[in-house]
Amino acid sequence: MADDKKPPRRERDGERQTGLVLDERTRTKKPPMYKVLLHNDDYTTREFVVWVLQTVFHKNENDAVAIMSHVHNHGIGIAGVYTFEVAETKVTKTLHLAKAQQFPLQLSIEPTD
Ligand code: TYC
Repeated sequence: MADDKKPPRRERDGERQTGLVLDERTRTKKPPMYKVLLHNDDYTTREFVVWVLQTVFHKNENDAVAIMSHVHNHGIGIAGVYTFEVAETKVTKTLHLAKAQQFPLQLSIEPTD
């Protein structure tokens, strides 16, 4: 027969309505995500930590103050959750900004569960 290929099937309910049927992996596999953790210290100012959370981690002022206070009170807290490359970039930027002002601020990256 000249042309016995099946046409692409229509999307099922719940699939993205792109007009294309995506490969199963393309639709379902999410990248691993990583927490950027902020560590408390006695020297970095609260103002600097709030500013970093707003400028590098794109938190609004209320959330930035809440995260900074949590870290100050509990010793550690989550600045944000990102793919590994984005998490690394935010840590590098923050460390450069902190060192420029001689603050000993420390951060770490940890996989989400
Ligand atoms: N503990 C610091 C102070 O009292 C404030 C601070 C908060 C420092 C969070 C680091 O990740 C930090 N000035």
